[in-house]
Amino acid sequence: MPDIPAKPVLLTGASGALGRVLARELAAAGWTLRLTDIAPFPDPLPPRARFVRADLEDGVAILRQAEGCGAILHFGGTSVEQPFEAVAGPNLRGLYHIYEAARRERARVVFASSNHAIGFHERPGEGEARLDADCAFRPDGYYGLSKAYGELMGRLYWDKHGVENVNLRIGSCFPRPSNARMLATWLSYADLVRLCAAAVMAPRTGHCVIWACSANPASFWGRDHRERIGWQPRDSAEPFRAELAGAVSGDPVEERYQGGSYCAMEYSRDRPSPRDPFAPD
Ligand code: 15L
Repeated sequence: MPDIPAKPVLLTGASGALGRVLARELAAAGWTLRLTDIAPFPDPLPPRARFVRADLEDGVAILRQAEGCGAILHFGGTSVEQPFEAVAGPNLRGLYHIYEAARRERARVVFASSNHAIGFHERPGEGEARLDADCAFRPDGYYGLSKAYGELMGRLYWDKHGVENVNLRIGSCFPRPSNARMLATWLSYADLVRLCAAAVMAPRTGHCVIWACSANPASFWGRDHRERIGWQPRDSAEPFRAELAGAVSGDPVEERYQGGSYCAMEYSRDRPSPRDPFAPD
C-alpha cells in the first residue's frame, strides 16, 4: 500500500484538538492537506497545507473545499453534548453537505463518529460478551443521535451512490486516560493517526464501522470491520490501571452505561439501584 494519498485530503474540524493532531502528523508524513474549520487554525500551517475558514452549514463553501480531494476526514461539527438546536446545524445539515461534496468528488468519507451513538448499551461485566459494531444504535443524547445519523448517512450514500465511508466510533481520544471508564474507551493520539491513515489508504472499504479505541484489555467492544483497512491499535490504557481504577463517579447511571457521564446528563428516569436488574427497554 502506498503511504501517501494520490489526491489531496480535506480535513474538517482542523482547528479542534483531534484535527490539530491529524493536521500535524499527516502533513509530517508527506500528505497534502486542505484544512478547514469555523474557527481560525491556531498552529503554524504545516507544509503543503492550505487553510480556509468555512461553516459546515455553508454547502457551497464545503463543495469548494472538497474540489479535487480523494478523501474527506470529517472531524468538524459539535463534539460534545449540546441542546438540539446547537447540534442540528453542524452535525445534521453540515454532514449532508460533506456527503454531497464526497458524492460529487467520488471521494471517501472518514467520519469521526462516537461511542455516544451507542452509549446506552450497558457496560459488559467480567466475562460477558463485548458489544459488536453491528449492535443497535442507543444514543445517549442529541450529540450521540447526530453521530448515529452520520453513520446512517454513510450507509445511505454507499448503498445509493457508491460513496465509500469509514465510520470511526471514537471512544475517548485524549493525550492520556483520566478516569476508570477510559481504561476501556481510551484511544491514543498515535493510534488515531494510524487509524485515519489506514482508513484513507485502504484500497476498498465500502461502508464500514470501526471501534476506535486502543488495545485496551478492558474494552467494551468486540467485532468490527477493521480487517478491511488493515488497522490494529498498538497502545493500551492498561498501564494507567493502578492510578485510575478508583476514579469513578458514584452515579449509578454514569457507571452502568458505556456512554458514562453523557448518559447521566438530563437523565429524568428514576436512578437504578446497583443490584436492580434495570432494563430500560
Ligand atoms: C466524545 O465523543 C467526545 O467528543 C469527547 O469529548 C469525550 O466525551 C468522549 O466522547 C468520551 O466518551 O469520553
